[in-house]
Amino acid sequence: MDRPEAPDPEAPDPASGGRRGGGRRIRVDHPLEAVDRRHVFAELRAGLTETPCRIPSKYFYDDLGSDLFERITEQPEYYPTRAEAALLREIADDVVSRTGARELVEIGSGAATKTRILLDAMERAGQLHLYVPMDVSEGTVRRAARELVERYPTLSVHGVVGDFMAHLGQIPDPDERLVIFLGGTIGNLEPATARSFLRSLGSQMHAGEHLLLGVDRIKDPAVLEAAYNDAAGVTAAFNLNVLTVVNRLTGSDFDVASFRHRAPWNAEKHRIEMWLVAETAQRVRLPALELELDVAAGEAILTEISTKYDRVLAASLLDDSGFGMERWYTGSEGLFGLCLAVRR
Ligand code: SAH
Ligand code: AVI
Repeated sequence: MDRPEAPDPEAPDPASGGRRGGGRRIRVDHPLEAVDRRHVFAELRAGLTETPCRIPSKYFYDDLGSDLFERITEQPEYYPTRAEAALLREIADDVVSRTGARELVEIGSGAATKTRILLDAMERAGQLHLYVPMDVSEGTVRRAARELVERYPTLSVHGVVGDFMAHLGQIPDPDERLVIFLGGTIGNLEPATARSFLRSLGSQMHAGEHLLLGVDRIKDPAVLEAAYNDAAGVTAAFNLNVLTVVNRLTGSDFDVASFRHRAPWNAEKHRIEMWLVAETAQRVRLPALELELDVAAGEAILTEISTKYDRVLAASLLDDSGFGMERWYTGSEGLFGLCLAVRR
């Protein structure tokens, strides 16, 4: 295993962005850089030619999309981040002592704000050595790495800029790891994809290693719909931005201003769905995909699902994927769930 080195005065400057190191206690690998653009085009083409049309939600997270997500988490209606943070504060010491973790691996790490609650608990236990953030957003991985080595003097960071559906093999393989997947991002995957993702995550873990999985809980649809339709319009801007991302990546000409954000609750599938509805008919040219799309007025593109769970659904997801649920934490508020699971 290629670990971050102990402090080395000869190490390159963090600002240089060098592959190996980039700083004394920071290393960032970038498997996403090696992905052929043809793969991106094929993935987008596959989604846009489905019925209904879809755009994979990972395309939300360019620099603007990542900033907009952080702003969503501050909206009064968007309770999941605050609820999960409060729950983490209640349980972090218990999780650290049960798992004995010295190394924290985070999938879809984003700004790694809530992560600090667990890192603080590991530091209190004298168990803080390595943090491995994995995210498609290079900016967020690098920023989190810089901030966290500054905050924790004993910590090294080995970031991976990658797609968690493709690059889990790039996660370093030391001992006594705790893997975390927070925010309810598992709910952004279709049920079958969530299972295959967790199975491949499990295949990178040793028997007995732990996963802390965050799931948003099924609740009053009015509360859920409000969370995805904030009054300030930040979620709408986040949703619409994905068309700008696709236009930039593929040279397409989606008329972004003619689409509207919608985020209804789908009771049957116990999920919020985010759609972009065309207000006017248009022909969209996507030269890089060798595709022209005729979008009718009222037609909608599915950009995200956000599946909500209860204890039984979460336990069965984990069980089907090679994990056993050891603890189901919901805390005093009960809005959000954290499952501590062990790789069988
Ligand atoms: N864990 C943070 C961020 C959640 S937002 C929190 O709980 O607040 C979802 C994060 O997952 C974003 O940072 C996004 O860039 C990342 N992400 C989405 N799809 C991804 C994929 N396929 N591979 C890697 N990261 C992904
Ligand atoms: C990252 N993910 C868990 C968020 C969610 O709630 O499904 C993304 C999001 N979409 C709209 N608001 C937040």
